[in-house]
Amino acid sequence: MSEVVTEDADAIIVGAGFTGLYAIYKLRDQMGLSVRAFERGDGVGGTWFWNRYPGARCDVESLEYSYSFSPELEQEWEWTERYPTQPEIERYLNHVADRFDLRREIQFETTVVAATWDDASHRWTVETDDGRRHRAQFLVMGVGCLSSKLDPRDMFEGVDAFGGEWHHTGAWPKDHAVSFEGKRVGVIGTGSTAIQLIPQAAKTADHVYVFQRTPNFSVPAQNGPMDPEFQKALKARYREHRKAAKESAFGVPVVVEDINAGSALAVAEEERRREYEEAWQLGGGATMLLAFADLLVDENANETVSEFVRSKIREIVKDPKVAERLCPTDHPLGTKRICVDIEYYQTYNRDNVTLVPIRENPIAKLTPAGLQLQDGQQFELDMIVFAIGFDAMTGPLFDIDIRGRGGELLRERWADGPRTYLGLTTHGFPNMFIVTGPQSPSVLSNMVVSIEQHVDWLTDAIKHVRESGHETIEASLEAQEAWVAHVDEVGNSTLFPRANSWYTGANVPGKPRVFTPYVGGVGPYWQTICGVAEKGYEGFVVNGTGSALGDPETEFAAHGPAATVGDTSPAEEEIA
Ligand code: NA7
Repeated sequence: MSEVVTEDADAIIVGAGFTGLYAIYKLRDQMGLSVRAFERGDGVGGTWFWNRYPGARCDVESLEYSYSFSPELEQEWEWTERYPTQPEIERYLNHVADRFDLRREIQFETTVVAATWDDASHRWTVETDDGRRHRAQFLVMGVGCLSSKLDPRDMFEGVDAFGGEWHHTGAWPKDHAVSFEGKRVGVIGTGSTAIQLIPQAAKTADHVYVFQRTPNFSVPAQNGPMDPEFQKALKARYREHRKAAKESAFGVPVVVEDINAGSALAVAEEERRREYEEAWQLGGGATMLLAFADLLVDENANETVSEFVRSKIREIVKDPKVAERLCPTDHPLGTKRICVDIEYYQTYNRDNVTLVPIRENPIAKLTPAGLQLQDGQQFELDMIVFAIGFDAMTGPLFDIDIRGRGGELLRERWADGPRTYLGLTTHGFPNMFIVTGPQSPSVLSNMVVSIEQHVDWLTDAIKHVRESGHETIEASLEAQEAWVAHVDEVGNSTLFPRANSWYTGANVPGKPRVFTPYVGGVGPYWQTICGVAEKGYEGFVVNGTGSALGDPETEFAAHGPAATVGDTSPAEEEIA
């Protein structure tokens, strides 16, 4: 570590995506703090900077997936499609950075490699890859949940020997266009990313080979151009709409007209099918998952919606053998992130698309000419696209050497799985806030809503520390353990932990299997964390007020899983 301490700030923010930008605005412009942000990319956007592969698009609608903190911003920005593309979100975030003059606080092309807490000075020292050190009282981790991509070189033999071009979707080239035109393209993976990319690649490629280990459920986005009248009408009642989002299960006001609050098993087959058909036609993942209240908690109820989607796949895909291969059978619908697509299943009716099952016959290696399966079958390829996913949630934190009190490494402390208080803080790491971290609603929600909740909360917490004449805030061990137990209990009352998903860490060899997001619902979670603040930061030790090891017991309301809190949201017709 360099000996040069270049500068001090009140707060250091890691990342310049949705979190980093809002944190700069809140802490600098509303709190008057000096802030410094570091960003690996050469532009703002975070996830939306790196994932610029063809077809990249948010699975939450534009008018929902946007900041609510500035009524002027939300009125002036015009979205062009129901679901925003990556370029449109990137343009939006650049506009936000310029409009609020945030860029001058950000040091781009700079990776944070270490952060160390000093208990004597009550400061974090942050080391960046240019060898510099920076100090700050508070540390805000806005590193995202899906920013640590899996490296194909760790997973497949011969990547460097492959003679064609290859790309990971999570680091798609920015400075030159990647063309599929006339090429034989191999796509490895069939998660959300691949499901967006494959139909785009198929339009111009000579041939697309899709190497599928496990099929995923996907529902249509029913995307289309934004109806200007709809946009205008929603903007006229944006405050009320944002409030409903904040109080909802997933951070999105419920999208099904007449949401059925009962069990899927309580109605006749015909009515069930009608509900599912309506959700299918409306489009989007939340719509389908909230068609009945028990789809994420009752296996039999879930099987009805899972089978509905399988029946759709069989209807769309003409070759019955291919259709069957595309039908997921290993997990209940929604327990892995449900994919939202544009013409995904239809793509398999094209002559230039081939589905290659690799569950029983995996990829043995990449060769100079392409790829070889275990049984010796060869595929000649000009390009390979790795859509193989991420070391989610904890990966981006573990990529940094974060050392708390006593020099303890976060990645060692969490070796058996993450342990947080409220998904925002962790014992032993004072003054560090993890935005949309493990054990918060995070990836099970509209991320922008959750990000704003967290940044608002941590801003108030910092204000509390300062105004009470103290220097540090830290989760007590007891409160943290009670939160972890609560998160587990709620998670285990749902079907979520059953799936081998990145939610549970199952996609990364050797990662402990822990269901990481908090599934109690965005609205109830917000009430919980606000309640903690109102009770004088219950479960936290604000320095000078007590011992970090001995704190009163903290109890959490027994919020049900997200599926059952669905009916706390107002049923509104939200579709353009
Ligand atoms: P995902 O959802 O983690 O999907 C990764 C895909 O890659 C999935 O189909 C995996 O199959 C496949 N994969 C991973 N490793 C291998 C190997 N070794 N061989 C073959 N196939 C492999 O990542 P995405 O980028 O699609 O989506 C991540 C999130 O981003 C998404 O949920 C949205 O929230 C946005 P597997 O299922 O493991 O058999």
